[in-house]
Amino acid sequence: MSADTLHPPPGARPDWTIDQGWAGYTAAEHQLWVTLYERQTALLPGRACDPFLRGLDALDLHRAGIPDFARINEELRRLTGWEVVAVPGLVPETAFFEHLANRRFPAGQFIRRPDQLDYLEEPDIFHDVFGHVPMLTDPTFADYMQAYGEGGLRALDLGQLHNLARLYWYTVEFGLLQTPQGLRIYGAGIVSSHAETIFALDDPSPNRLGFDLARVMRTPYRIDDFQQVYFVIPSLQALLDATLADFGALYARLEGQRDIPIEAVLPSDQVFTRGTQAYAKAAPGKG
Ligand code: HBI
Ligand code: FE
Repeated sequence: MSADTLHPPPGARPDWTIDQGWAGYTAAEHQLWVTLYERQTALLPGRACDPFLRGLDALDLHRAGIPDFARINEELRRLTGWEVVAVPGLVPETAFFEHLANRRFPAGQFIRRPDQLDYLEEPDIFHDVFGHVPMLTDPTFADYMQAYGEGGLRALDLGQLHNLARLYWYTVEFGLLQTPQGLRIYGAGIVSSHAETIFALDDPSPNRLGFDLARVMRTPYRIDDFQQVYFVIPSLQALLDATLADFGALYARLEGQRDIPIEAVLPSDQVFTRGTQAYAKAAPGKG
């Protein structure tokens, strides 16, 4: 974050929140939401995990257009005490973790342009609300996200943000869940992306490895292309339990250890898929 992002932009409150201004969305913006929503929900049965699909229904992120946060927050608060707050875009880590630690999910207020249907740099309202918010209706995941926020504030104090960012990336954004029916998606970055929803589960290219906290914190990630590795948790409870670890001791252990190459499979890894990395080899150098 550049220096000038320490101060919220004009119109934003000190905690970086803004009014959603739901009445201000245009018909074209609502229609874009519907297009994105219908394309994704046609794909997700058998791919998104049950807690995600249940959350989508519970919040009635309906097909009619961009959800009004005031409406979905009534149900979300009732279910897990979380609420969605509107922000202009990415906010500084301190504000971000502070919101999560208080069960407030900061969601971009804007929606992408039609020519950004498949990819955009900054999280927009579709990535944030369609991708992240349904999982917040699950009590265990809701607890994990609050614990993550609290851990993030501590990590900032300890200068360990890079480790926490990897944990967020390989769970909240790109995590897979093991179920009796096979691997299912819970990561927002996957579930809000049409192409990556297919790639993450079906493509032979990426590794799919058992989740391990230290392993994830030693593994770099891709910021603007499909992941080369996805980590699989056995349950949401196991993910929550991982936050109970003594992160101070973990950080100390990680200090002296080098990153693990992103395409590597270690002898200690639980291997669900040993990927070909064909996609990454064919699309080198995209970030
Ligand atoms: N801000 N609005 C928003 N959304 C994010 O996902 C986000 C952020 N600021 C910082 C951030 N994520 C990451 O640096 C943390 O996940 C580590
Ligand atoms: Fe996200």
